[in-house]
Amino acid sequence: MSKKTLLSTALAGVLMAGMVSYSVDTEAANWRYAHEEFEGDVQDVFAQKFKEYVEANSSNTVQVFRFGELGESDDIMEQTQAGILQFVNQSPGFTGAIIPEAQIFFIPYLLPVEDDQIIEFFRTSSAINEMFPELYAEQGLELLTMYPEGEMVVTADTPVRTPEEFRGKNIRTMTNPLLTETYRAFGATPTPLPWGEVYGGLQTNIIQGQENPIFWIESGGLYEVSPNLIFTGHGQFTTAMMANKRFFDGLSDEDKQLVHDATAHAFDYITEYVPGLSEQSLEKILAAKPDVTVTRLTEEERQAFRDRAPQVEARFIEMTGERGQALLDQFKADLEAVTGN
Ligand code: 6CS
Repeated sequence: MSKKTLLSTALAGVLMAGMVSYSVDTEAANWRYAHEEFEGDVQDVFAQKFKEYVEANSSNTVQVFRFGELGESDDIMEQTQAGILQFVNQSPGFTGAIIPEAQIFFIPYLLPVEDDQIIEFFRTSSAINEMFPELYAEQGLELLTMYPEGEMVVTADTPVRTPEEFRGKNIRTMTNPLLTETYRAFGATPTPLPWGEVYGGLQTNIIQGQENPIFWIESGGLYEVSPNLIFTGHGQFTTAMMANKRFFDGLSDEDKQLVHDATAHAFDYITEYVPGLSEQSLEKILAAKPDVTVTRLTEEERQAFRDRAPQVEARFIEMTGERGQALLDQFKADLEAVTGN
């Protein structure tokens, strides 16, 4: 057994030993909720708003675990599927490895990067709000919501304006196969890694770049070791919050409603919190390290990357078949309703 698996198993044992039964509706429960980020980051803000609502409107409590406290992203998902945790926030970047359709978010230039359009899309999309919950349910997960965290920005060891300039660069991706296709199509050498290995990988030049929203580039200090920011306009960082389905199905109607209301409360807060966050974070980065470069691709330069999107879309369909096609069709219809394109 690897050191990491041992640690994860030991943590799971500790948690199970202290587990409060949530099947007794009349008793207050302590719900465990893990996410993938640090204090004050978007997923943490969401989790704290969820907790605040639950605790203000019931006698239940919510215990929030941040990145690293219970392991990596894959560990907290396993613990949720096993029923050790009741709630988890995991991004499709990782969930795509177990739910192939969740990789749809990695088809480049599919989602808008404008804050108002993306929020409207997540609020209204039937692909997101009706089709995805069925896919997550097959993995024992009750999908409660999906939300955007900001435009994806690439950081690299040099500025990049063309697919040719990506050649020879190992670009770290989250661990789903479609994102690998995206960066291959962009001309780079994709390198899937869990989050915990990214800063060190950049520092030691094992990888020469990565992609993430700016707030995360700022909070994780990535600009210190990967100081060239490239706005390609190719995607949005999307995340998802869910519950263990067996736990959720076993809740009273009142507690189910509480969970939905707490989720809506947190979602509404986030839709006000995320717009403008990238700009503020960019200012902080430039103040901390004025020699960081910012490259914004022109429309023409973007087109060279956009031209490579159809091959990624084709791979998505190969990986997901008819179900993926139906999801993609709905996704596009939902997007059209919001963007008019
Ligand atoms: O790149 C990652 O792996 C991480 N990025 C963000 C914005 N949130 C959590 C995730 O693990």
